[in-house]
Amino acid sequence: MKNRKLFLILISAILCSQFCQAQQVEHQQAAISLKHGAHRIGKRTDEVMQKWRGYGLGQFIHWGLYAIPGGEWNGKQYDGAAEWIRSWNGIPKSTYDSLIYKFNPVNFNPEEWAGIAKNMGAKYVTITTKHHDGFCLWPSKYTSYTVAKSPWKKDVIGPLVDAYNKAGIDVILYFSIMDWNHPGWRYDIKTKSDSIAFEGFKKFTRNQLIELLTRYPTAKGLWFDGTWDKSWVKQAEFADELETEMRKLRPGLIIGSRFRADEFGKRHFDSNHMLMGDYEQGWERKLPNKIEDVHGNDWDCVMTVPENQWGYNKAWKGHIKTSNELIEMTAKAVSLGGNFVLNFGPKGDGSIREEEKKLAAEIGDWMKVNNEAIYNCEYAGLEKQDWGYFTKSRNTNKVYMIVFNVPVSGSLLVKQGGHMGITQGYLLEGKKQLSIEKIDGSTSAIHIPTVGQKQPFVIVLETEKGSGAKEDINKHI
Ligand code: JFZ
Repeated sequence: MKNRKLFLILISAILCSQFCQAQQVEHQQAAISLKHGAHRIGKRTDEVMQKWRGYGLGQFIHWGLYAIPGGEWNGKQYDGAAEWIRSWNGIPKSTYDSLIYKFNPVNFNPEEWAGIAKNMGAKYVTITTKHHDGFCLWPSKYTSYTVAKSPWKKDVIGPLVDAYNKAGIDVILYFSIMDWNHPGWRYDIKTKSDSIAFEGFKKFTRNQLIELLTRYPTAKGLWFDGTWDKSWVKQAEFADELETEMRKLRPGLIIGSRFRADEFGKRHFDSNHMLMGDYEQGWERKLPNKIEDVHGNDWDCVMTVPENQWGYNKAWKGHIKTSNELIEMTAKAVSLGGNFVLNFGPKGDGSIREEEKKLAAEIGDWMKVNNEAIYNCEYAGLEKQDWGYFTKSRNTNKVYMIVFNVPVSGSLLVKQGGHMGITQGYLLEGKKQLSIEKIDGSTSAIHIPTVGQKQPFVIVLETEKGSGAKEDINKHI
């Protein structure tokens, strides 16, 4: 009897502990309540964001004092990215900061810049208003380290915003939180005096951001950078409030995932793995490979022409991407639901280097013929094939095949998940009809001539009801 009682107690103790463990696991999986995490579930559906989603191709501009040395100091080459040269021990900080007295870009022509971007096919531009060195390309009221104190004297951002807007290109303002020139900037906050200094820096940052949004009301968004240091990661509450304030000031403002951290210091995705901001801003000089990699989020990829040079570098060194490589990256980005943003680093005198002009013109030549497969297109929900990339119109039932590798057989496979009902296929350029062979319930072969292709080209598939991409995307959210 006694034994039986003991046995029962033991059994219930074991069951209870297992139950508690199970509860704990469940608790760990459940969402943590966060004050400063993501404030929205799923994608934005408003018009401004729909337009952003349809851009396809954009331009990035990195311009500032670093363009003057162009990656070289006293005849010596700096090994890192040209816009980081101030952080190099081979150059005294104060000497770098005095480059402000050399900023006189006599060949700066905002209309020409905007023309190059428009001709390339860019639908938006992200421009550095202030990079890590702290030099402001607008005459900020809150520091003397601006264009106003340079021999140039004039605002640079205003004329650029106007010129790009006039060319029909939307502007996003790049802003580095990290500011090497500001006395209050800290990498971490360890002492009382750090904390006092950083409080001043936070006020300054807020002032500058409100100033930018007020001065340039047509800007569609802010592209944040330099937000990885401990000092800033600890500012979840301040950054969250500031983001709310900016959104209130400019309804529809687009802010990516690189602005703020949650209260546990998690960046980009909060402690519940939810995206913070309107789109994922982590695709830097790299592209996703499959739709699962982007978790159903909006995203853009920013890319340099050489390996890792954003600001102007005289030594245009390492592998320089060709226009065909850059077109392929654009196609790949759009095929996975993102935008592709190509960087330009204008020279210290304000001119754009010939190599970049040539690339922009070549990309533009291709875009003029094929942009239908890039603008307002999305993931097509079809199995990727070796010949290239599928995109799908967001507004019609057209599916595009952007072909980069022509197989010797001349036979391009299309594999669809469900019934897509291809009614016809033709080359986008010249509209030449192609023969379509149905192989089985889900596979078709598009037969193309295999001679004469010197560039990537687009095949249009007219379909009965699209490819069912929407259902497929939702599966990965
Ligand atoms: C940053 C800057 O430091 C750089 O100068 C340039 O402006 C670039 C666009 O942004 O560099 C980064 C930032 C983030 C990553 C890599 C480089 N990242 O997340 O991999």
